[in-house]
Amino acid sequence: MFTLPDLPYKYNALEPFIDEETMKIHHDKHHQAYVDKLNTALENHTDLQSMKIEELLMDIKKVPDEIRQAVINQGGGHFNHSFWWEILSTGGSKEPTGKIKEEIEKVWATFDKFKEEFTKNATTLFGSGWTYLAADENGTNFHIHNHPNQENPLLHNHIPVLGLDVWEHAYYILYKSQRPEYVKNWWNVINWDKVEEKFNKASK
Ligand code: MN3
Repeated sequence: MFTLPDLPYKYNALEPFIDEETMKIHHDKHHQAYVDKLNTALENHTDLQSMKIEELLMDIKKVPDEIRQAVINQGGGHFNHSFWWEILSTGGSKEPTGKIKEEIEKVWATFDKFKEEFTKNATTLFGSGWTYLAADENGTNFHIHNHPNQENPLLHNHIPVLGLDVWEHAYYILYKSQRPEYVKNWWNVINWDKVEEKFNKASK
């Protein structure tokens, strides 16, 4: 059975950019609901209950038809949010360093240009979803891609490195309908050490 991971910091740790109330509802209610509904979907599938969430999503074709969409929605929600808490923090480096910095400059020329393209994707995504920086299955070809609802790079066998939740539940209390403001402020709360760790694991 899947369980809700603890937040690796306090609910108010990301203020003033992401507020305490949003973090509480987002983690304790929204993420918990994805976990609960994923467990319900897998009730009669003990073989799938012991798999890692990453394996379930990467091998989505092996999930039986009648629960596949539930695993994409609820399992995707569980993976995306577990990833989300991990790549956030305050007080760390404001910009990427090391090998991920080199890769970003190789593909986008500058960090600012990378930010610009990522921001454009996140602000223009229609409806609810996620913007991700990911590598392809070979750990190369780093690219930015939008995913609707709770889909994510794992469903395409790609490896996620950095992700941004643009569901309204992620920002509505503080930013109301102003998604661009939320996206702009989000750059202040990225844990670049963790993102670099994910990049190093993904890249070959
Ligand atoms: Mn969310």
